[in-house]
Amino acid sequence: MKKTFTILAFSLLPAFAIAAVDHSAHAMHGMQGHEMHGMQGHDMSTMTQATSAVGQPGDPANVSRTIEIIMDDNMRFTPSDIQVEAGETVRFFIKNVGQVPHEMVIGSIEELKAHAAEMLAAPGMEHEEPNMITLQPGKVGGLVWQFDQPGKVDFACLIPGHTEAGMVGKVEVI
Ligand SMILES: [Cu+2]
Repeated sequence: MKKTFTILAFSLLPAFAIAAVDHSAHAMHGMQGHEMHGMQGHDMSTMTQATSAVGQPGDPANVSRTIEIIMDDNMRFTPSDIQVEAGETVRFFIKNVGQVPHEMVIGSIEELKAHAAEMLAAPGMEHEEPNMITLQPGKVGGLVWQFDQPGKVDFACLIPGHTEAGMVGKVEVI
């Protein structure tokens, strides 16, 4: 039983590597997290030991406050500078007031740039991950995120050209 499980966990690893480890600030953290994920099942909320520099998808039940963010065609997030406390779970309530799609992706600036490069290589790539939300013009949406460690977490719109035009922001975790 245990052996089968180990093989299963490893066979899933490449998929995780594409889906999530690319978005981990530290590859080692990502690996540890996903091994634990495999061992412990699918309930992310129990993974108290697997803290990450950028945090993790939050449990809506733990949201301590909602932060509204506007995305616009000037390629700006408003506000673009946010402060949260370590351990805090925040609901971002995001509105796209522009005429073109925008998105908010949470991560380290290094992984965000890598992700932006992927999107340039595959225009129109459809992707949906727990650390991001894509909004069509006029749409609103929510993103629940738990910030684990003190430090800086970045976010950006990775639609080709938008990051480069300055559509970035940061969360200071204190
Ligand atoms: Cu954008």
